[in-house]
Amino acid sequence: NMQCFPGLVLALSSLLGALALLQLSLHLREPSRYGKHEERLCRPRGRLPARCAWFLQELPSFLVPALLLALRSPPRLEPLGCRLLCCLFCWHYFYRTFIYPFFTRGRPFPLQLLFFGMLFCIYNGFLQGYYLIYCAEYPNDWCTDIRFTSGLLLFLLGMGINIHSDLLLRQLRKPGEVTYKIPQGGLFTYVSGANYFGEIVEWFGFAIATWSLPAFAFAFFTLCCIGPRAYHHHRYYLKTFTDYPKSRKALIPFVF
Ligand code: NDX
Repeated sequence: NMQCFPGLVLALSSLLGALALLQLSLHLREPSRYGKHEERLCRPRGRLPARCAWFLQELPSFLVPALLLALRSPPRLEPLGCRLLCCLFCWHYFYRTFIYPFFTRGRPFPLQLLFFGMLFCIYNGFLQGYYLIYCAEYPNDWCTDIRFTSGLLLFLLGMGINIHSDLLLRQLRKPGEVTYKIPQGGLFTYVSGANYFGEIVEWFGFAIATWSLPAFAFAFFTLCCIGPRAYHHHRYYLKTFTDYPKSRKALIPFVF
C-alpha cells in the first residue's frame, strides 16, 4: 500500500525544477528540433506520424494519475479539493491525448524526442498524481478559498486559449499539407505563441489552485520549455515572412 513520503515529493519536484533550468539553458539559443525547427526534413526514418507520436507521448500524463486516483485503496473521498484537482490535470491530458492528436496536421515527430517526451510525461504524471492523491491536505472549504477559485479560473482561461489557438493553427493547413503560414485570429493577433501562452497560464492557474510545490515546479518547467520555443517561433516568422505583423509579440501580449 502506497503512502505519502514528503521527502520523495520534495526530491522529485526539485529535480523537475532542475530539468526546467537545463531545458532553458539548452533551448534559449537553439530550439528543440521538432516541427518548424527541424532541419533535415526529408528523412522519414526515425520519425513517427504526428498522430501516433503525440498520442503515445502524452498518454502517460493521463494514464498514470488516472490510475493512481482509481486504484487508491481505500479511495480518498475527503477532501473534495484533491480529487477535483487531480481530475483537472487528467482533463487537460485527456484533451492532449485523445483529442488533439486525432486532429493534428503536424509533421512526423522525431522518435528520439518522443522517447524523452514520454519519459517526461510518466515522471510528471506520477509526481502530480501521487502528490494530490497521497499527500495533499486541504481544508474542507478549499473549494471556496480565493487560491482555488482564482487558480481554477486561470486554468480554465488558459485551457480555452490553448485549445482555441491549437484549432486556429490546425486550420492553416489542408489535410496532407506541411507548409507554414502566418497564424491569424484569436490571441495570435497579439502574440506568435498564443497556444503556448494559453498553456503557461493554464499551469500557473493549476499551481495556484493546488498551492503545491510539484505544480509550481511543473508550471516553471512549462515556462522554461515552451517560453523559449515561442521566442524561436517568433524569430522564424519574422525571418520567413516579410509581411509579418510588426506589432505582434513573441509570447506575452503587448510585453514580450
Ligand atoms: N510535449 C511538453 N529535455 C513536449 C514534447 C517534446 O507536451 O529531453 C513538453 C509537451 C519534449 C518536451 C515535452 C519535454 C522536454 C523534452 C522535449 C523533447 C526534448 C526535451 C523531452 C514533453 C528534453 C530535457 C533533456 C531537459 C529533459 O508541422 P508542425 O508539427 O510544425 O505543425 C504544427 C502546426 N503549426 C503550424 N501550421 C501551419 N502554419 C504555422 N505557422 C504553424 N505553426 C505550427 O501547429 C503542429 O501541428 C501544431 C502546433 O505546433 P507548435 O509548434 O505551435 O506546438 P508544439 O510545440 O508542437 O506543441 C503542441 C501543443 C501546444 O498546445 C503546447 O502548448 C503543448 O503541446 N506543449 C508542448 C510542449 C510541452 C508542453 C506543452 C508543456 O510543457 N506543458
